[in-house]
Amino acid sequence: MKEIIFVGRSNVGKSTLITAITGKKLPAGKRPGVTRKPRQVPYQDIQITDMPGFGFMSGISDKSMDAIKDNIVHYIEKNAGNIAFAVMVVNAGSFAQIVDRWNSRNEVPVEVELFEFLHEMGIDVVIAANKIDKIDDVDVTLDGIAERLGMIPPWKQWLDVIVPVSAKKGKIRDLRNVMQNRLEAMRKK
Ligand SMILES: Nc1nc2c(ncn2[C@@H]2O[C@H](COP(=O)(O)OP(=O)(O)OP(=O)(O)O)[C@@H](O)[C@H]2O)c(=O)[nH]1
Ligand SMILES: [Mg+2]
Repeated sequence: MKEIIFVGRSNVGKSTLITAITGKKLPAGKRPGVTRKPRQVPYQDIQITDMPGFGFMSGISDKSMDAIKDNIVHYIEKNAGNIAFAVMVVNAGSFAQIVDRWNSRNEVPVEVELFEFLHEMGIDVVIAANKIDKIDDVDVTLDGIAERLGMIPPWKQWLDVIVPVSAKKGKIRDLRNVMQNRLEAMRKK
């Protein structure tokens, strides 16, 4: 069955967002590392997969965190043929800072690495800029996210790729629409 995978750093709100979209209650929590294995939820005639987050998790060794990242990559490689597209969830408020910190150490940030990996696998990526309820200047924040993923600002040129959401406040209409458009385009093929 076709699936939409939700990926991203730990604690960005993937599970909360899937609950808001599907109505299926998934474990979510204040500490990173709540979701440890891919979990499928039915959505229309396909499924949404809630992936574990990568990056820091409380109470987990570096080795286990690497293993989780390997599992994510593995899952994507194995299921690439079934993946309709990916929703990469980012924390709108901290994304730019995290990317800049990694870049200043001459390292490729994990989220950028994942974004590129998905493209290499031929998987389309939608960016859900979550926790937008905590942002004062939404345009500046979204321009910053676009730029760091290689999309030339203003972000409004990328309305079908970058979507502000608040999983917590249930502000998910734009994401639903973007997902729907992609699914319809896919069904017509
Ligand atoms: N302010 C705000 N908080 C949010 C939003 N979405 C999720 N959160 C909170 O962020 C925390 C993490 O949410 P989860 O859904 O568990 O995040 P996750 O990405 O699934 O985390 P892992 O499973 O650990 O990778 C929880 O405390 C949520 O209540 C949002 O839109 N706004
Ligand atoms: Mg989760």
